[in-house]
Amino acid sequence: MSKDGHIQAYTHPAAGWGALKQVAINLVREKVTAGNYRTLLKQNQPDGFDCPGCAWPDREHASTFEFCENGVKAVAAEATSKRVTPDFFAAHTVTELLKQSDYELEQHGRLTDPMVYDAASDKYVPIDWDDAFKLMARHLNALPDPNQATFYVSGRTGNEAAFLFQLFVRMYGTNNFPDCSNMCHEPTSRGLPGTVGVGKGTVTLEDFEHADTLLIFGQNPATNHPRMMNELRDCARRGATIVSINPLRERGLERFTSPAHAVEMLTGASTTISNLFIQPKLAGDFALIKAMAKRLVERDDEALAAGQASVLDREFIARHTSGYEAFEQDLRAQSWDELLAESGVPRAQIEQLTDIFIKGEKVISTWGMGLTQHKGAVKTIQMLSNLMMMRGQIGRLGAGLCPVRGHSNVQGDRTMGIEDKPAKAFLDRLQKVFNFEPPREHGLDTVDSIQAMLDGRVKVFLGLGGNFVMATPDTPLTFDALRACDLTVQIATKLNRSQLVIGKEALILPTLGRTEIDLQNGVPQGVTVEDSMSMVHLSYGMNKPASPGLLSETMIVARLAHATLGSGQVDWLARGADYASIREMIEKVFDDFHDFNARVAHPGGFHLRMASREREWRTPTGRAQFVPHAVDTDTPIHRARARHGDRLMTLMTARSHDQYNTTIYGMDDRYRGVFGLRRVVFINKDDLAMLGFKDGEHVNLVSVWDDDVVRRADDFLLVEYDIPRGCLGSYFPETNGLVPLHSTADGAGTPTSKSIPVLLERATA
Ligand SMILES: Nc1nc2c(c(=O)[nH]1)N[C@H]1C(S)=C(S)[C@@H](COP(=O)(O)OP(=O)(O)OC[C@H]3O[C@@H](n4cnc5c(=O)[nH]c(N)nc54)[C@H](O)[C@@H]3O)O[C@H]1N2
Ligand SMILES: Nc1nc2c(c(=O)[nH]1)N[C@H]1C(S)=C(S)[C@@H](COP(=O)(O)OP(=O)(O)OC[C@H]3O[C@@H](n4cnc5c(=O)[nH]c(N)nc54)[C@H](O)[C@@H]3O)O[C@H]1N2
Ligand SMILES: [Mo]
Repeated sequence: MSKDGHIQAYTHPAAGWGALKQVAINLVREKVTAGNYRTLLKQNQPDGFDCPGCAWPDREHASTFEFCENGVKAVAAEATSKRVTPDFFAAHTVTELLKQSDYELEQHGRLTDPMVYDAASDKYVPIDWDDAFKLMARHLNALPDPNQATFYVSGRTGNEAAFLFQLFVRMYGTNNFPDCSNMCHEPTSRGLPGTVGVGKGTVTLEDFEHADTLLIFGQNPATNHPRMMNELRDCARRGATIVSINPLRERGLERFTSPAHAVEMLTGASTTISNLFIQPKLAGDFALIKAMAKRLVERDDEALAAGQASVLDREFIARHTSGYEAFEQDLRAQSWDELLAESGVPRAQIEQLTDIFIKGEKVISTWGMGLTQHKGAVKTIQMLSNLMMMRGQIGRLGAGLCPVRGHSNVQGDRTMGIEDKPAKAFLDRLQKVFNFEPPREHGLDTVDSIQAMLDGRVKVFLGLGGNFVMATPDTPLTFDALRACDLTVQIATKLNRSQLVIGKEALILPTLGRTEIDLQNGVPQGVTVEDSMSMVHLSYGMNKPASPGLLSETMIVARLAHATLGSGQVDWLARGADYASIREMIEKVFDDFHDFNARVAHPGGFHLRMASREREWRTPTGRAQFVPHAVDTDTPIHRARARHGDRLMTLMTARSHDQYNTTIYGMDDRYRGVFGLRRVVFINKDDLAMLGFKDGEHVNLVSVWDDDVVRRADDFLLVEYDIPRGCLGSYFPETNGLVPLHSTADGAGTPTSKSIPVLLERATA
């Protein structure tokens, strides 16, 4: 197919021996030292560490090792024996390193020492930790307004570091907390409070044991949440109906061989996972879900006319909700034509899907980035709540809403107050407990921070984890934004591009990973994390730290706070040396964390109370709220299509099997049949013909947007694929430059990474 790689359909069940082979390859490639193999056995076990791979919860009494190929990759990437030392930096200028691919940068290994950028040599040189903290404090204290600094958090940071960080930043004087969540499940966190009162899911693993129907919206769990596959397998074996709603028919959701079950591995047995694949067009989910709700009303009318029982849960609606009448009226007034056109799903399939939904007595709806990274994401998630509420499928054993989060502690970081729009009650509590006046004005999120750096309103950027410049949209603009800063600081485990796209001054602060032993005053410290189902537990590292030069994230935050603010109000250094004492601070601020140290000492930890799971609705009315929404037929996609006709395509950017967000482990996307290359675009056969292209040809992608910025990504291989017409699929971060900075989800600010209006042009050789 291509000189660099090849395309070959994947015909095996997901996971199984293919996954095991990958695990072996990863351990060898990363040169994991012998002592570190045992880490794998402690992953997601009650007395081990929390897997940094994803936010899927673990079974409390796991009898088998919860084996997961991509979890192993994440651990191996951290446990690698390769090192990025001061000698490495002495040998390469920043300009040289910038020429390497993200894959190459990742391969250099773990950072070992704090480094400062030296403009004269264009190289990073070593700096003492003390001097690094002084440098940051000098910059922060020189700013005329604390709102001129912005503080990014990625979702691996444990609760203790996150809590201390938000306290420090608020005492310093700003709510500028861009985080990875802004690009991820923000529409979930903004949408659900309006319907069920709390911006989190309403199910636990126990519910998966009872569900008879699962609707999986916009998720690729075989790659991104492999441990979820074991739950789906068990559900399928029990006879539950599983529907995948996704423009792509993800192979991983067809058949699955569980690596956790020896017999399956030996006999090659596999389980059929999805019974039905519904393939809406990109961003068609809102119209699809609204169509299901409309169909439900029709079915209810038919049932009542025939003298049968209502298909709605009228008791739930009457006792627990408000706004149903207006919502139903809106559904009745809604035209079918619009729903069919906007969803791209034939009416017969919508009826079939609605029948499955009605037949389900215990339905769980899960969703991932396929629902959140669109302009209408917030209302899509609210419409899904509406639909589930019509049948009382929330707050019932075996049923509920299940957003599946990404980073292992992204939910916990938000709980701890990493939030640019903090609630008044939370700030009041901080004020009372810590006796200071927290800033009340809302802060900057990710997109706002980039704009503020571009405008010169923000001069200092500090990143607690993550890879800001590669995770964010509009790449060239984002590069300009960081380069306009006076100081950029990256607290990280591994080398990445964010350490190379820098302000006038720049620091790299290397930190311990979660798999490593964290000793403070000779005492091993554990950090707590909250998974996607609100379970909080302790995580203890087991590996020797990658370098004696590393500090823990918690200690970095403590020493930065001490250097910047002094220790008059809070004894930062003492807190940073004793994480249990931070947990005591946390329990004073959050009632749900009462007796934190005692409860988290219990193996497996404890569940935060999920109010909506118990049908306690923390909305202004005290009831779950139906929220009507109209179909939006005037989006940037519609407007671009009006200008360019059918040649206008909608592009989604997702993850391949061999990457962790911006970290590229390898060049394959096994289940989608892509080997040895990443610059591919999936396209429908009829679109290929319509556009006059052939499978295997190379094209450039050009965004269509209403400003003068040219956004393009060149030289992608066209791959004929089972994807709806008018839709394209590719990988991020190669395509991030195509996402216009201000193309975001209404009410959430999330970049629309899965609906980018683009045109294709033939690549010249
Ligand atoms: N191995 C691995 N694990 C990971 C990650 C990783 O990069 N690698 N990342 C972590 C993070 S931070 C996150 S947030 C999660 C992400 O996990 P997912 O949510 O699974 O993320 P994606 O791969 O971006 O996209 C998921 C799916 O959305 C579908 N999709 C795209 N557009 C639409 C649409 O309009 N409608 C519907 N219904 N579907 C659509 C795509 O076809 C794809 O199957 O995974 C976490 N776990
Ligand atoms: N186009 C497009 N863009 C997207 C997405 C998409 O689907 N499409 N998805 C978005 C989503 S869902 C997310 S969550 C973001 C992810 O955005 P980020 O969270 O910013 O990105 P990551 O790639 O996960 O960050 C990887 C880096 O984190 C550092 N790191 C790893 N472990 C640790 C640790 O324990 N501590 C510290 N301090 N650093 C550590 C390493 O140096 C590594 O290079 O990207 C978003 N961007
Ligand atoms: Mo994410």
